[in-house]
Amino acid sequence: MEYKAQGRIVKGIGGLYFVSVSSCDEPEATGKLLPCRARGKFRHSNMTPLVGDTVEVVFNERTLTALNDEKKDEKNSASEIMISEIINRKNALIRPPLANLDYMFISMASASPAPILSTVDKLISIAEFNEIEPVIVIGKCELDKDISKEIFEIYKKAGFKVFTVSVYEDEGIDVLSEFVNSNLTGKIAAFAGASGVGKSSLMNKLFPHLRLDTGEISKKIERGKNTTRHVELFAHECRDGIGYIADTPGFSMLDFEHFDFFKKDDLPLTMREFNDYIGLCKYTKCTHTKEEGCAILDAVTRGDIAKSRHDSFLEMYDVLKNKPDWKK
Ligand SMILES: Nc1nc2c(ncn2[C@@H]2O[C@H](COP(=O)(O)OP(=O)(O)O)[C@@H](O)[C@H]2O)c(=O)[nH]1
Ligand SMILES: [Mg+2]
Ligand SMILES: [Zn+2]
Repeated sequence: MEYKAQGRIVKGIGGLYFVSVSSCDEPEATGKLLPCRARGKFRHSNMTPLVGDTVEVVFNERTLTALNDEKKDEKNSASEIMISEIINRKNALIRPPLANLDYMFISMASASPAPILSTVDKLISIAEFNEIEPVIVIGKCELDKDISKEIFEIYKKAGFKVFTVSVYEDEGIDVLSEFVNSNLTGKIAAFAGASGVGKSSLMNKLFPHLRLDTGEISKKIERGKNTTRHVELFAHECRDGIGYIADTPGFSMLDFEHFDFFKKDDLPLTMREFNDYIGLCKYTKCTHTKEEGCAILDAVTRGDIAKSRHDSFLEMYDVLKNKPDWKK
């Protein structure tokens, strides 16, 4: 008798995938964490399973018995459970290697380190291009209230959800927590942003069972492990069910910064507040960089589009225009 189950890959180590089973024709397997291997066919296609993938796995009666036998080790069971299908992958990031990311909490600090909006905007464009919803988090807000407010306004006006928080002063955490609990059910979220902005501290506050290393200790660990490319999903109990948080010890989330996966023509589409103006420029081939009669430049002059956002656009455009036109 062959059984089929569906679930999410939450962890992968050396060719071994751990699948959290959400449904199975054998009730005993539902809710279990199954150690699996990938079918040979994935090695021959260019689509190998990734953490975050929803997959179908197949196994037999003998495997089921073995799984219930505590003494049998994971490797032996895994050789009998096979990932047979990858289901509806929506997106895939290379660094960190992660599929189906839904939300990217793009984090900065109001000070210490000083916010670099071009980095934030790059992360936003990468997220938008991959159909990941960017959520903006301004952390350490107690350090500079004025800057916090200024940045809040920039991103609010651009059409993003923005949260201003301080872990030290316990400010805004409940509001962000509420957002997480009502939006993350069935979804995968990750925190991105420069090293030292307070991502791990904030995640520990929102998800106390995580216990991530913070500050100097985490810097040392990052340096030591930065070749491991390890990602793991942690289940978080939301209002209507579980959601997943990606944890990536071993490298900084700043690796999302590699953004040269899309072409310069795609760039304006990753700036959501440009959308209202695209098509209204004087020239149909307007690059929105310096042309007269550019509807986007006019909006920047009027203050309807933040200058910092357009500056970031110019910076990215400059890099992308020198890249050959290949896709991903
Ligand atoms: N002033 C202030 N410092 C904070 C706050 N949250 C975290 N930190 C400190 O910022 C440093 C970096 O935090 P960490 O969470 O490791 O940042 P990560 O590198 O983004 O994960 C640590 O020394 C934290 O104690 C905050 O709300 N206010
Ligand atoms: Mg950290
Ligand atoms: Zn234009």
